[in-house]
Amino acid sequence: MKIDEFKFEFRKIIDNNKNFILTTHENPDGDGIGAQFALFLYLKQLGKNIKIINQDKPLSKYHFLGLSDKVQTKVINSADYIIIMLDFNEKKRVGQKIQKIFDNYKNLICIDHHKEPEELTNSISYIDIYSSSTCEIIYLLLKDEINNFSSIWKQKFANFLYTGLIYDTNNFANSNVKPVTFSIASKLIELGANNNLCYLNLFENRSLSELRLLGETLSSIEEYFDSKVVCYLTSQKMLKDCNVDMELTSGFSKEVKPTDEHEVIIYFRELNKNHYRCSLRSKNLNVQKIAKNYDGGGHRHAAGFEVEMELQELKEKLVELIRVCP
Ligand SMILES: [Mn+2]
Repeated sequence: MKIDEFKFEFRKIIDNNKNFILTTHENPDGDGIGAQFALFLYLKQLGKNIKIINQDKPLSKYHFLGLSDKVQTKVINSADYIIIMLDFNEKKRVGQKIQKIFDNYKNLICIDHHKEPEELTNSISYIDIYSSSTCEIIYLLLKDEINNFSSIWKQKFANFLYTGLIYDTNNFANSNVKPVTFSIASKLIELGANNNLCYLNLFENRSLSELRLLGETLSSIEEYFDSKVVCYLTSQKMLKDCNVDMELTSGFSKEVKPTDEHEVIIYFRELNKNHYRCSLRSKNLNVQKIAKNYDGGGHRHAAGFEVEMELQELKEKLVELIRVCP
């Protein structure tokens, strides 16, 4: 579907309905949250009844956006609601605890930029895998209507979308950045986005405890398969020693970058005994395929999953999967 066609269908559903649920994938990131908050503002301005329902509350680094308290983590009966899925396209990625949200709904709208979408019934979708972020799509979808906003709302809206843009592009450093990404960023700055505020909150507000934990985490680095695979870990013991929560590790998966020599980087977070969340990053290999083996998802160069397994066994299995990956 072209964006103009989608815009037309989207607006029709918005005009004919009152109740909306905005949701994003589990462990919500800056792109999912930015897209939710921007749509929240847009629908609010149209007088709609909106709920933001995610499996997990936004991390503290997103509190500066000012809508974290609108996010609820309990499922409601959604029979009378239009559900808008943002930054994911497979229902199960919403997270197990709120999966029931999809038991009942009036209609489904999916806006995303991930590959291999699930076939969704009773829905309209706009998925552009060439878009840097879901926030980029939201801008293109709503840009003509933003002018009706007051200047305060414009500025909030711009900060929400700018946050998603810099989160998913790593402050415009990733290969998903296109000329259009910069032109949208420029429009958002014109609307009042505060690039410095967004950047500082997302990438630079580190406490000493976080730095200590990062030090411990990086000292766990190990190499496998002729150094092609590099693994590192944040364990429960490290969290205890530094007296912090796992929440603080949200940016740690980007701390070690894949290179020509170290092709795949695997970051493990120990959630419980023999229960890990794994983040995979690669330069060339398609790690989304590897994550799929464990029911995970993501992109070609960055993907993740959760699994219950002994760590050594898990490392060996992953190294083997990487070895046989074409
Ligand atoms: Mn995204």
